[in-house]
Amino acid sequence: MKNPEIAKLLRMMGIYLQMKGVQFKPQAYEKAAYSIEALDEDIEEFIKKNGKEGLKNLPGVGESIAEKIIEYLKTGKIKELEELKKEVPVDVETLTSIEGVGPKIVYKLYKALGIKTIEDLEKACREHKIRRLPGFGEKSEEKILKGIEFFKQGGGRVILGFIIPVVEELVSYLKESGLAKEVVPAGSYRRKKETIGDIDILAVSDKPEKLMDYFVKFPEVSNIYAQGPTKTMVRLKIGLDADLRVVPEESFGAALAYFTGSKDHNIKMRELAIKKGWKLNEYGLFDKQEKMIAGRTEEEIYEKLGLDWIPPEMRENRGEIELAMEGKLPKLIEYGSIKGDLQVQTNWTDGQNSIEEMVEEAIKLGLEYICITDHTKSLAMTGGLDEEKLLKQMAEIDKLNQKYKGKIKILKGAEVNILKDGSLDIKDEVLAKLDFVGAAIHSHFNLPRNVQTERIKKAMANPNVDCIFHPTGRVINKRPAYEVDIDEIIDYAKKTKTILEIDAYPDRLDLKDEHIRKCVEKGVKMVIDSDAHSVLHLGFLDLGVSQARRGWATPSDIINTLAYDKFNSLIH
Ligand code: DGT
Ligand code: CA
Ligand code: CA
Ligand code: ZN
Repeated sequence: MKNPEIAKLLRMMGIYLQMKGVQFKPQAYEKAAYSIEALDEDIEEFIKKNGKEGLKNLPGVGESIAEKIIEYLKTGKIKELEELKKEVPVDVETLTSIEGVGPKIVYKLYKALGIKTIEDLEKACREHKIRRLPGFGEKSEEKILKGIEFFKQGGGRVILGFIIPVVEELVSYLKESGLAKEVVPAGSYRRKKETIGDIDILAVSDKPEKLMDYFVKFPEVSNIYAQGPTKTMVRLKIGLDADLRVVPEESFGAALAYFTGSKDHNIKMRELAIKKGWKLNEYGLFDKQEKMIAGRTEEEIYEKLGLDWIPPEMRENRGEIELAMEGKLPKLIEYGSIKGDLQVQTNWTDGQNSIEEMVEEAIKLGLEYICITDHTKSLAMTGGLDEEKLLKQMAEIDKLNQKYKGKIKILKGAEVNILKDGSLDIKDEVLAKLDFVGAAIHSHFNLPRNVQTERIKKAMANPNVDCIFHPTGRVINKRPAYEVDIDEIIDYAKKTKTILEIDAYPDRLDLKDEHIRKCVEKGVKMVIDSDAHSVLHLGFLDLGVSQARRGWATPSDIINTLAYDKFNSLIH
């Protein structure tokens, strides 16, 4: 299936055109990339059936993009892209992932200083060459340097939400082989940590050599580090290592527990075993005579140690083992239990799809309600709505609610921008007409901690504000959270009955797990939203659920697990 690589190349084309200051075309490439990703069939099959004309019916795809797609499928290349790459031979992907460095800046830096890599850029910053360029200054140089440092801290860890599709594909590929009785991803992936160092997959197989031969032929494998009958290590094209281990069937549960971790959780478990005079390792639980007491399943290991089975998302040795011993583990929120999405952008601002398209997709996913929250006017780059346009959108939603009666409820909302002084950019009389108002910070990230905290508190104090969206503003691997006293925000949320959001967009996950846990302890209510800017993003809700589970949240902590009527009476 070549859809993902074609989408990636189209995006790359868009970036190169943006570099050169070409108008409009970059957006078309971006849109086309989305369309190809959203296609639920193999692009080659699609073209066989529908031809080039079919391609041109996809949003964003015109004659020239359609030809490029066909060219790539025929020749394995897009000539224009190859030429652009030759002309500007830089590591675009890495450079543009640095906060504050966009395509146009990459182009300028290459032309002026020959900067091709992140190392070149760092050196130029340290030698103060950037600040001397026209259009740059001391401040922008410092900002770029900060961005580089933050990028490097990520240490090559990849964002969970972005790699889930590939890991799922790999697991089903291995299952389809018929060579394995069990195939389960363990490690941080199973614990749903927000970033992943590498993937650890466990299998049970009678034909381990054959299974390993088959594993290394997975189309996404780019390099084989080592291949053996019990352990094989590869690199995947998405920039992630994956290990496959074949373990004996009678040890499968012990191996799964061991390789799921975390390390600290494992150590505590082993100490428990030792206290009983036993031994616990990746092969099983053994008594004094080295006789195996448990090992086939995880459940029997936990049981023999006197514990309830602990969900992987909780296994961080943060008190879960003590609770499991007393039979007092919380009943975590379940996957698939979110009934409404409360942060959704549309093509009224910077979203890819219309309100109707988002609504149709939400219906497909089984949601009972969806709240349209486009950006507001002071976020000019998104085409943010002013009062007049918001009122127009509300009228449109009234109409659509008639059309979709009995299928889904559409709530009127907005992602209102919090200005520097904590006031909002939309008049209260208009906010009062909305069903659900999320307020968020999109600028002035560098205010002093107490000023930033007061700024957010001022927004929370506005009786029209229901929720604070992505409360800490971080973007994983790109931008740290702004300085803010999160404990004070959580306390103030309790006082003002403001909801705090768990933004489930893969590189946000904001609130993050430890903050969620604090809200749970203080009884502050949360919602899980996708922050969708395209129909493809509505599926991120379960990623938010995974982080809520890591924060020990139960259904009652997350109010969009409620059915529409109950939810609606809470926010009105
Ligand atoms: P990652 O890959 O950095 O995102 O994090 P993990 O948790 O997947 O760590 P990884 O891949 O190094 O190892 C997988 C699991 O194996 C880990 O969660 C627990 C177990 N493990 C690894 N090293 C040790 C160790 O030295 N002691 C114990 N008890 N367990 C270990
Ligand atoms: Ca791992
Ligand atoms: Ca590993
Ligand atoms: Zn947006």
